[in-house]
Amino acid sequence: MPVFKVTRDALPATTVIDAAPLIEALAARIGGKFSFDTARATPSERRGLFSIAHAFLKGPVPDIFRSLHGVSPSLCLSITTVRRQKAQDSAQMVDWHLDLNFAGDMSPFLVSWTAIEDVGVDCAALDICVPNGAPLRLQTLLDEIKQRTDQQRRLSFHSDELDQLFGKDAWSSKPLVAPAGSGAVFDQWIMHRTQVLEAATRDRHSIEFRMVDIGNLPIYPKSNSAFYATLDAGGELDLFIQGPSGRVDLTAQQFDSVVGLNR
Ligand SMILES: O=C(O)CCC(=O)C(=O)O
Repeated sequence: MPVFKVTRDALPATTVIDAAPLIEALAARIGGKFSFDTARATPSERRGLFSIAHAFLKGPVPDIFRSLHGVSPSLCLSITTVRRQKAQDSAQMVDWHLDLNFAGDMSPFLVSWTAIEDVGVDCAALDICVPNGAPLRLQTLLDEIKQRTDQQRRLSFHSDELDQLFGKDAWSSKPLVAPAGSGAVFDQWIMHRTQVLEAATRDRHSIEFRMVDIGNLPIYPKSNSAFYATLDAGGELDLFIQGPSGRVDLTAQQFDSVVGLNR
């Protein structure tokens, strides 16, 4: 059963207030989409990103992961992404897709799509594909994704392609409307896209926190070296890099040095 829930205060209000100018400054300098391990952040900006990650891990969303999977999540910083979606600019919009594109299999995986502004009314949030009654034909979709992966074709879908896969009357597009700081928390089986919102007048900033079980990694993170953050027993932020040859713990200063080398 796909997981989807909206949680208020995925980030506390003070973190949201601090995050807004930081991520706008980064987006203005390095572009509208970047990950938490970007080599282009300054050490001081990176401390800001770490403190957002820390606040997120201390918030309510990791409990959802714990209750589903019985372990605390690690945040994969390399696929924790920030987006600035400009009002009236379709260039960066993402069409319907699953975050299976980030996981690669059904191992524990959750994303918290977290709004930095109030979203869904005058700045674009997400549209969620919801079944009209019977569950969606996921196997048909997975067969199509497998074929497209083998053929190296795009893994996002236009609405008419979803009509063909699921049946025209089998699904609806439901926009997310949520206050700043809330998170839409879902797994790799929820079809979603950038909200198509004609009325958008404000730019939107959001963070997709992507969580995994470090002892049971999905195939894509598992086959690459990636940066992670988790909480230690005292609630402090632990940073580390993990790849096919094991784990290396990092101080924040070591992270600064390694992040450029790892590209
Ligand atoms: O934030 C958005 O507009 C969509 C981003 C998204 O769904 C993704 O990167 O997986």
